[in-house]
Amino acid sequence: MTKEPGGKCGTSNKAVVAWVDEMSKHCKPDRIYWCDGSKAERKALTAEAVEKGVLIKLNQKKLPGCYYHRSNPNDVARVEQSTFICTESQDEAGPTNNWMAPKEMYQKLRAFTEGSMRGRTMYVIPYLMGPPGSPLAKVGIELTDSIYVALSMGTMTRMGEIALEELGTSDDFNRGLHCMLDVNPERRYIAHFPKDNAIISVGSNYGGNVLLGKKCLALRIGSYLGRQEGWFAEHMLVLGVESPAGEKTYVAAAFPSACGKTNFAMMMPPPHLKGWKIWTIGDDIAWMKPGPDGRLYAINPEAGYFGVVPGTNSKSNPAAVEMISRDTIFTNVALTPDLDVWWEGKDGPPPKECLDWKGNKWTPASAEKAAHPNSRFTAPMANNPLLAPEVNDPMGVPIRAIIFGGRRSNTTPLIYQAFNWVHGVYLGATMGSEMTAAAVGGAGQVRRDPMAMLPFCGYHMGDYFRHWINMHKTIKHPPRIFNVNWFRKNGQGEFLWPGFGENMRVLKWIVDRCHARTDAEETPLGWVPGPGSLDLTGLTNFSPERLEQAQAIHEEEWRRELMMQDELFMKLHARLPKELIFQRELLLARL
Ligand code: OXD
Ligand code: MN
Repeated sequence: MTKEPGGKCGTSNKAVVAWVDEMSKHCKPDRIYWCDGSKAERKALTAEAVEKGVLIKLNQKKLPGCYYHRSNPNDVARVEQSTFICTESQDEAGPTNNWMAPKEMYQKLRAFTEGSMRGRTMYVIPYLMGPPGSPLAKVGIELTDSIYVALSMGTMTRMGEIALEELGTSDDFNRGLHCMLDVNPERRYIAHFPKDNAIISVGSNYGGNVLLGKKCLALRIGSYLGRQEGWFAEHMLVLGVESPAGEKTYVAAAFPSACGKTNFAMMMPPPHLKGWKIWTIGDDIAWMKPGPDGRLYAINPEAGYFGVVPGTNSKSNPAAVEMISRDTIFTNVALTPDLDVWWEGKDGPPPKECLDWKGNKWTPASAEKAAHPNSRFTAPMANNPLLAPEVNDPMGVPIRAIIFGGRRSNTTPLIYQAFNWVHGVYLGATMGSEMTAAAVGGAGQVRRDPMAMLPFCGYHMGDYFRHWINMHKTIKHPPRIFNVNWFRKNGQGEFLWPGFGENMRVLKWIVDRCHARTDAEETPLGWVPGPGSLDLTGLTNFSPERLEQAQAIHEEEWRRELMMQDELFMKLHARLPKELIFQRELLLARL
């Protein structure tokens, strides 16, 4: 590779050069800028974004290196209705995905993108997902006409030269094209072509739709490739739990979008468990593959966090408060007169006056929220005070436990453990959760979100379950599987469990179960903590009766739950593994 400064082509990789050439002839940008990922480049692009009004420079005394961005109000979340999996047959994409034949979609999007970068710059973003040299790492190249995307990809991925070096002369890279067009919901498509390892995203500038390494490559295309190549691409955080004796146990956990993955991955244990420490590997995505020693190893393919801002404070996530105080892009939060940021649930009182996420004047008397519920921070993982050094280990970390969990006001207990792997797959497959603001529409409704992958699985969900069941045979020492629900409420609508740092108590039980050193009792759902084995010492306002309520199994709720699960099973019936039908039958018999 030759290094040419000033955003010029820095690679001699023929496939890369030919593809960029083809796309630039098609999109017709005025200028092509090749990102090298250097600090100098970031400084220059940031200055340009400020000059263009894409970013506002925040108060550098309070928030060094931080910038503010407002998106188009019609473009604030992922758009599942406009997200397509373009496989040859509709059956391959399955009933939980929108589908269009590749030829038809290419034709449609080629018409939209033809000449769409006239008068604009095309940023060429080579990026690496995963630590360099990892057997799981993948290279992508995103072409975009959004400087916000170029800057965000610089935080969220290992971007620039490092990716081209990893790629070498190979033509095995994800081809991603992003055109903002006129940011019009009518012309908004997030299209995946798994067979071509290609993505086209148009009409949006919202992170989840346009940072193509994230949901598009790391999950949708990733899951498709993972099935072919014998690994997992999952919507999971990964963390290390260090005991007071220095033993480290690695855990992966799948919760749907905006259900606390980032908080859990950066948890600060309560004072009573002070000797315990959490180390973050990743907050959103895990790529996992069996290692030579028969254990399941995980890497975080990302290099930054794109987290939900509202509710972030020194109680819910003290490490994130520290992390986002520098080098962060804030999108759609409120802006104070002294160029600080504010959001609902931030520490301290609200500002007397500020501009809301749409740029309108806001006071505490305003009816609307100042920050959009899905406003986001984009922050480099290197600024996380709890970042595990192993995050850069190409081999990844061996996973001892997998946790599934949804947001449920009723029915699902705080914690239980699966009887075995297939039962664990059943727990993940039947996960239900109340919808959040991370996707457009439906907030609050319970929907089945298998393994938190409903919006992210790049092929037929029934085949995905089959892949999970089959992988067991390739993992000699499989992780134990658990289910949690931090969100159960009592009759007065109060959360039964205090959550946040106190979740460490549940995590400690999980870790102790993995090391076979704590007690459990059998219930129809699975194993639950035996009397006294969930450490509640020092937890104020939490009686044993409250724990009983949090753990209660109400037969009538479970009968309803099983009916709801059946809807998903009916939808997938043609490719649903029989093992899962048997698990449902067995549960019914146990109730
Ligand atoms: C995310 C999401 O942004 O899941 O991580 O929507
Ligand atoms: Mn996510």
